[in-house]
Amino acid sequence: MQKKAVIVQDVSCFGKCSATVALPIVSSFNIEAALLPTALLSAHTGFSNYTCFDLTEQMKTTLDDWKSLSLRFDGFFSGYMLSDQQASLALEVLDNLVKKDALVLVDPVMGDNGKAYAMLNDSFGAKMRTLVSRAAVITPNLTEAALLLEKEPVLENYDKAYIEQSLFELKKLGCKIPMITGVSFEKDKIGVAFLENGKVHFVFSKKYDGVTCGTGDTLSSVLFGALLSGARVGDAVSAAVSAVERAIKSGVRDYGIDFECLLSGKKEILFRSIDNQDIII
Ligand code: PXL
Repeated sequence: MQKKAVIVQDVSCFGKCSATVALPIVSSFNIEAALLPTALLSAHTGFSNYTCFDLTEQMKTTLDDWKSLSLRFDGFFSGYMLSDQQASLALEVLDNLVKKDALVLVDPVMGDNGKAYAMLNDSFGAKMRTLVSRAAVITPNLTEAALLLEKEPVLENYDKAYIEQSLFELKKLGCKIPMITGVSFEKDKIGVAFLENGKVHFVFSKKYDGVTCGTGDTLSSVLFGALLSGARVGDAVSAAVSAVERAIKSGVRDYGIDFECLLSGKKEILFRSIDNQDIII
């Protein structure tokens, strides 16, 4: 049966990130995707000018409507939110609209390049940690991992021990499989570190200079689609890392990577699911 997922993210009307990336990618896995938008932005916050319309009130009425429809989702995927109040509403989604055994992926969008985004304050951080405690998988970058752990971000000259230690500390926040994205020990390689069953694993691809925007969203969206389609964790991470590399190789513009190449043209078998189906996007 087709799985149903709820995506809690903003809509950035120009620039490739969050919902405009997550919806097509998740749909490409033949998953029915519902969107609970957190905000409507003219463009993402990386642009010098943008307007942001806060959708908290609309989130509340949507939640009430969905409760009355008795919706039950198999997967939950959250990203950019504006406030602790929105994070509380995301928790309400988990409590009321998501199946007990659902896949919960939380991308704790809070900062990048060593800096916290404007919405981060103590109560937002605390609510995000509560959300993380409910997740199967979290996908912070190095900055967000440090912010979750209430530490100063370290972006350079870290070693494997630092990443391993951070993953073990993230696990103590209560998530099942912590990941850290954008990990790089060598200047031409970048990838994901994750902790599963007490062991730390790394998946790397080639690093391309100057590319950041949209990579995290493509990565977490493929990861979510793959896991909800029944991939083993290591296969899902490999699929996500290689999808990002494919999208970067296909084209990079100032507003994002060419994730559309994953949806059209040559399809690739990404992995074989636990129940032995080929998953192709
Ligand atoms: O890619 C994460 C993200 C999501 N939504 C908005 C953003 C960003 C990153 O900057 O600005 C609006």
